[in-house]
Amino acid sequence: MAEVSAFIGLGSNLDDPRRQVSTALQELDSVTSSRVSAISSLYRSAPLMGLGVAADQPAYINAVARLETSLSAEALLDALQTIETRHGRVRNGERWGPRSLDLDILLYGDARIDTPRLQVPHPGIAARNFVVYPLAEIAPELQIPEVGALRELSTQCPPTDLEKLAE
Ligand code: A4P
Ligand code: MG
Repeated sequence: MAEVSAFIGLGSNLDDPRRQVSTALQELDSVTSSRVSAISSLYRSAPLMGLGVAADQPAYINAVARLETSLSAEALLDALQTIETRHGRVRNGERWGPRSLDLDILLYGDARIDTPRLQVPHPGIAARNFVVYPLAEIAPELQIPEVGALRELSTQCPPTDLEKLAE
């Protein structure tokens, strides 16, 4: 299968989040038939607010990586979930709850996928500054299927409570 550029969103707000994200970036590079070709800075971000979401959870560390992969999108999701499990992620059904590691497929080439298990592009991209800004760091010219130019998104998505961390 031909190589595809996929963008992966990383997030953690439990158990030393900086270390969780840094080691996950190394583990991404070890995923079979895949290699990491770009990594954003790490960002500290306020937990997303939503209906029924615990407001008192710790701040997140977020980052975005570009992965060149010849895995299918489904096989890539399997590999990401294996890494999440290795990081002690327990799925207790609480949506948007605190987590040791969350890995989302933001984009998989220019594919549009809408199955019960996988929505690509990730539906949250446009509204989440902790995705838009790190993505713009590594792929400023990106065009997002269904959404449009990434450059436009940063004007609509202010960097409120988003802090780029030093190396
Ligand atoms: N799934 C569907 N599409 C995808 C995709 N593109 N990538 C399915 C990855 N998974 C995808 O995910 C639930 C199911 O989504 C998976 O089994 C997969 O089949 P999950 O990781 O188990 O559950 P979740 O993450 O709690 O739910 P959800 O709705 O994915 O939450 P999000 O959107 O990941 O948001 N605030 C800050 N500041 N930073 C964050 O990173 N993250 C979240 C979680 C909330 N607040 C945050 C952050
Ligand atoms: Mg998730």
